[in-house]
Amino acid sequence: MTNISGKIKELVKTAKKEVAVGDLERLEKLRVKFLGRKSELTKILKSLKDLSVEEKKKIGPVANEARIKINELIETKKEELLAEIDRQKNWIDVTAPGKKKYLGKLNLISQVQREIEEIFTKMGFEIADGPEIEDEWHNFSALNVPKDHPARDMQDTFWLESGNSQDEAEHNERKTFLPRTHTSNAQIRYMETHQPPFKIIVPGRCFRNEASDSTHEHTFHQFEALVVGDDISVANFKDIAQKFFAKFFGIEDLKVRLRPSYFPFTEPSFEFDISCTVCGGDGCKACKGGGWLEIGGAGMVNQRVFEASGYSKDKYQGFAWGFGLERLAMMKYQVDDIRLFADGDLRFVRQF
Ligand code: FA5
Repeated sequence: MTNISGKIKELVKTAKKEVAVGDLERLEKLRVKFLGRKSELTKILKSLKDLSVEEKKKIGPVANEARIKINELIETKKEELLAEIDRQKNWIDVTAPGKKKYLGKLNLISQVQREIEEIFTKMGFEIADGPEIEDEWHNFSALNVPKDHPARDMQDTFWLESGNSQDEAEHNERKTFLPRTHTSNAQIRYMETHQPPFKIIVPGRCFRNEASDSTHEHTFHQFEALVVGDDISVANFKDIAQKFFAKFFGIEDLKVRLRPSYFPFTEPSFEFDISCTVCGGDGCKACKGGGWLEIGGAGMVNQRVFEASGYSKDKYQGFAWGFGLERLAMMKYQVDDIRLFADGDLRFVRQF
């Protein structure tokens, strides 16, 4: 009898030791081992019927207590293990490599616009603005663009419907609207309300009715520069342009070159080139071997433009230029297709 009692106590002791370690799976196996149908304890409980009444009275309670105790041990351990699993779910591994969260940022065109604005602001320029929806007078006529100039043609200009009467007697240029084709409209807008001397730049969106290809978009950006005073000359233009492009491209000895050209709003007019920013002028793929990159148009402001803006003829002199922002960004950041700027591909956007 004492033997049986001793055995039961020993069972509880062993159960206590074994239950203390392991996981839920092992715990289930231990439950079977200590309390299952084939367990030692169940065998003892089953054999009680063969004992004398006195023995039953003594061993019965010991065996039942052992059963309750072992069950308690298992349940307590199970609760501990479940709590531990729960804790691990909310556990933060401070040594694990972080997940990179991508922060939004400015499109490359906006970044380049800001770079340009900063350089000019440091050179004492003011940043001006002009309307994107403009009337025919400010976009063309005030800039001395002849009525029959091809730029007014339907192929280059998105004419808006309102007021655009083709009947000459009824046609009112100031009521005929279009998305501006260049930022030069801002020249007139600014001069209508300001007196020289001044130096401004006007960055902004322009629109042309052209098919897109790798260097042309229907919607693109230009920035206009306009410097007007008593004795502004081509030399001032060349100097400011050299300083700007040298800073913008980070090439101190960058060279500028002017070639004769024609714009109705400037006289004389030039096309403006800079020494190749890749090879420095020796000739490479980027400059198609010529050593120069074409940047945009420029010239001395035509006196007719001053007159249209309300200034007296021959009172002032000034220069103006208009450059494509996308084209500059393409040169600086080696982008080979202008359409990438606006098509929203994050793989492109995130590179800059
Ligand atoms: C003009 O728009 C003149 N207003 C520039 C000017 C201003 C000349 C002041 C003299 C004085 P042009 O059409 O060449 O010029 O355009 C100027 C620049 O805008 C081009 O050199 C090019 O960089 C950019 N550009 C023109 N059309 C497009 C287009 N479809 N897509 C992208 N960039 C363009």
